[in-house]
Amino acid sequence: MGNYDPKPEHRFTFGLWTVGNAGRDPFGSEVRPIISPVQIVHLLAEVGAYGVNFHDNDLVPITATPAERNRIVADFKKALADTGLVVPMATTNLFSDPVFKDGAFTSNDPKVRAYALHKTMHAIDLGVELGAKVYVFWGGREGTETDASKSALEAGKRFREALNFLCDYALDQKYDLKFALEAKPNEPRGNIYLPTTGAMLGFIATLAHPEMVGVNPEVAHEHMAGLNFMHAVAQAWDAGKLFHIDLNDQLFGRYDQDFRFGAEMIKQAFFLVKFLEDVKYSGSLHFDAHAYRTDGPAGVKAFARGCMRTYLILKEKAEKFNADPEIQALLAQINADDGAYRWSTGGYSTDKANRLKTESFDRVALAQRDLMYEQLDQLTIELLLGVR
Ligand code: GLT
Ligand code: MN
Ligand code: MN
Repeated sequence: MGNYDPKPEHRFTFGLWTVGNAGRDPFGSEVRPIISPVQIVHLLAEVGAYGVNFHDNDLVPITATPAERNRIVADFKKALADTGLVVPMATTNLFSDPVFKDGAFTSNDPKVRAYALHKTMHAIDLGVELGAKVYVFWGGREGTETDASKSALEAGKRFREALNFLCDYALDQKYDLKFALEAKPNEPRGNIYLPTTGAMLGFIATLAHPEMVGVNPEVAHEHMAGLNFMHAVAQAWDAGKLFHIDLNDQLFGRYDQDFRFGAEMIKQAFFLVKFLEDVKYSGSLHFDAHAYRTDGPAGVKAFARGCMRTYLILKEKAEKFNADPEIQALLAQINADDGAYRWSTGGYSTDKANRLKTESFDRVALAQRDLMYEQLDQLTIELLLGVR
């Protein structure tokens, strides 16, 4: 059994809104006391987290006066200094206030779009002041219930214009900041634009400063769409766009459950952790989740500790997988290559094309191969169940 205590080098972070979640949902009110940002920082330090992320209004209420803002920020900075916690990421709340009921950057109302830019620039300033290097955009209200209301084409153009504006703002201010776009298919809107990480990756290529913009994929959001999260993460990694990640868990086809990391789909969580560790992802490991509504303050700590502990247990399992002689022998067999077709790899040439077209293949013999994936998967499951 390994040591599963979180350490700063693990880069585990939580949003103020995660451990600060008091259990309010569309059907019921808070079940836990509301705790202040300073209290949250101390709670996160106690459970061993490395960093804390926030929306502008998690820290500074939307109604705060400039004097109140300065006092709140000073108190928060002191809590960070006292605990050693850092702020790797910040974001804007563009979804709670009624002004954003029909979207922020994609609203039909140009005044709302201008206000969204105003609010985001101030929020970027706040994030940078506290040390954030990654700035997340989750467009929770950027969508529709009825497509009679808004042109999807126009909405895409508005979203692009807003991000281009904000990239230029960050460059103008000489901020050392990257943007990470977070997709979600629905909730709170009936339909949210750019609903998957893949859609975000396609959109980023259309921006004026694509090098500044990557993605912040969230387990639960791809699971809501019934997708394989690790595959989305791999595509983002391959594109050099995995700037941040939101870890949590939930079953397919449900509402946005935001459960503790690894609480539901252990095999998927394992392959995700294995991927992140194998490629040596070095960004934040951010848990965007919250405790069950049944639980009180002690449950919140159990939840936060559980997220980090499960990650570290799965990391150890990934190391075991990579060192397991039987699993590795099977993989070697699966990937065996006698080099007969090496000449056809490594890119196109006219010669290769001609040779491939005239080559004769024994299709039936090729299909005869027993791949032994059942055995490989069973070994994986036994490793996860702790009997290997
Ligand atoms: C909100 C949402 C999350 C986003 C946060 C960032 S806020 O809780 O459900 O997935 O990451 O805006
Ligand atoms: Mn998220
Ligand atoms: Mn979520």
